[in-house]
Amino acid sequence: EWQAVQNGTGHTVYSGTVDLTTTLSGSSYNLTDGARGGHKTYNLNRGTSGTGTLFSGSDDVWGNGSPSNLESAAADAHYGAALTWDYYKNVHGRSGIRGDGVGAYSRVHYGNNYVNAFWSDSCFCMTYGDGSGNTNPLTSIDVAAHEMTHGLTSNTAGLNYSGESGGLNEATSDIFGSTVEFYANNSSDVGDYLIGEEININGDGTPLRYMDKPSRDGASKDSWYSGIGSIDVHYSSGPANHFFYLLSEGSGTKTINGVTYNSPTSDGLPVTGIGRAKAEKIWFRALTTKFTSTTNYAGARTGTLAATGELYGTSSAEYKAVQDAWAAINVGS
Ligand code: ASN
Ligand code: ZN
Ligand code: CA
Repeated sequence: EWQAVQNGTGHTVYSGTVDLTTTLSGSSYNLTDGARGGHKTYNLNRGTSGTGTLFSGSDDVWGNGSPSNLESAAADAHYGAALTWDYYKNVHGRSGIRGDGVGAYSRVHYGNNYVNAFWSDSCFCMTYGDGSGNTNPLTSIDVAAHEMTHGLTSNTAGLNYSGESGGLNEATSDIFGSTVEFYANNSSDVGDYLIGEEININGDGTPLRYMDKPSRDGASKDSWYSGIGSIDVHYSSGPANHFFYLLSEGSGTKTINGVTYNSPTSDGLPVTGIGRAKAEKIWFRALTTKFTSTTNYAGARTGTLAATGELYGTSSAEYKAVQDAWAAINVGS
């Protein structure tokens, strides 16, 4: 018989010891989350196609915290998917990626020395490599939420993955990657406006991306310019990430959870933040009700202002902050 909604324990690579929702089938437990649409976590065991095998075992304890234990990255992936599910449900009232209560699935241990993670619309699934050399499995909370958010974007705005819309697509994944990490409130992987700070992808402990000043990565842009649509979408995301940071926290220097940020503005004028709780509501409403496949930076400004007007009114401090934050990245005035 099947007994969904077992309370397992994961010893993750990045997030310490966490609760995992699992399923008991006969005398064996497996990584199927019956509380979140049946989301499953599979072991590709270095393969690159299909689903491999569903993680299962005789006890409901998963991994030991070390990446050399194949269950550890699975625990991270299962946890990250559950957090992202809970975030969209509890903060935005959306049940699953399509809003239909149906879970996706995760695949870990993809290929050999694969240093990436990705969402695929065709399998409706997330896939994680183990990294190589100093890089660890790409299964931190922000990476998991980033990839799962690609599924959300595909099923809502459908932002085309090239040009300015591609940058907005990438930024949407970074924005909610960050907000899910804050939502998790995990003491081993605290919330920040950095993306991928846990996975050591640069080999020197620095993150993949910075939202307060995206150019800190050496390639992303801080502000919009005509022609930004022709650079890689992981760099043209910079201005929108910067917009979200400014709208949430404001310009200048600020320390949050032990990380110090210093966010500039392209017009030299200060931005007063409205807090992440309001900023995430605005971006989600714009993504799901205003943006389309061809939305560009100018359209993102219009869309977020429309969303803000609906949420807080056009005479509100929130509306002015959205105007100011776009001006600060050289969009509109
Ligand atoms: N991890 C990357 C991303 O989510 C994979 C890619 O470039 N498609 O953007
Ligand atoms: Zn992405
Ligand atoms: Ca992070």
